[in-house]
Amino acid sequence: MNNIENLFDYSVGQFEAIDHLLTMGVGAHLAALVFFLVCSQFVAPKYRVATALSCIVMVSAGLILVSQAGMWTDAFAFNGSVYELQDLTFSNGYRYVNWMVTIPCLLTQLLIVLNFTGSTLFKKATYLILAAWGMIITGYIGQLYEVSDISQLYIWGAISTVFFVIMNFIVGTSIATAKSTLLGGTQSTIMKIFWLMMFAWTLYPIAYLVPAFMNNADGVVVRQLLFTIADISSKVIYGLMITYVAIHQSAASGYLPAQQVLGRLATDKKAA
Ligand code: RET
Repeated sequence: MNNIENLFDYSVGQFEAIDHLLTMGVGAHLAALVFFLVCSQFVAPKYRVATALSCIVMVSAGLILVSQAGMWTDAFAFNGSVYELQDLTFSNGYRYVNWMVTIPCLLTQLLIVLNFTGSTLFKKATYLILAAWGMIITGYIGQLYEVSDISQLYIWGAISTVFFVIMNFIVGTSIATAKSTLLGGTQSTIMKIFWLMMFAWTLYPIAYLVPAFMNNADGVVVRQLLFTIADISSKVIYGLMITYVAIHQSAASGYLPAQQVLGRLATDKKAA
């Protein structure tokens, strides 16, 4: 009973909205998985792990959303007028545990397209991942209290935010130092990726705080809406932009399949 989702009855519209949002999330991640698998052949070996990491994120996040959707429909049943809680309960905690895997992948793929290699890549990835894990673990603990003790939600949320700020600082400075190494006119794309991250990642703490400002069934719908927008932006759209940067840099450094897919070869132009 840790999450407010279990406290309310839901109208048909509210219940279905959440079911549809979770299912749409599954579809978006599966579709993007196919795209990343196809595109990895156009990415030079130097950057290919970045696209492979997107595939891992799609599988991991897609599976967790299948489980969230199943848990939602198992936990509630229609009694003729509303959906009410049955023997099982719903939990958002699975998401947090999933982030322990997906966030390190998202951060590492950024470092790869930023052309960090060797010990610098390893060092930066380690700091970023440790900050991310600190953020997730403390946030996980905080969300356990959202029903029983809202002040604990704030305290753990504040501690988690300190890690979040540190992580964003490392992301920002990494982009600033590596921007000039980016090839193929991707410098402006990397800035768009940065702002997409700032927007999408901030939706998660807002979803965390829903019990504080909208403690009702509509708030639950809003929370799942926020999670879905955040998931699709921070993983699917982000992954597409990372792969775009990877392919353009591959082409600029002379990788033939990348040049072909971008229609950059003189022979292709003649053939066309
Ligand atoms: C928590 C707790 C409250 C304070 C903050 C949080 C930040 C969460 C973030 C999550 C990002 C998730 C991603 C998942 C991808 O799969 C933990 C909600 C700041 C930033 C990008």
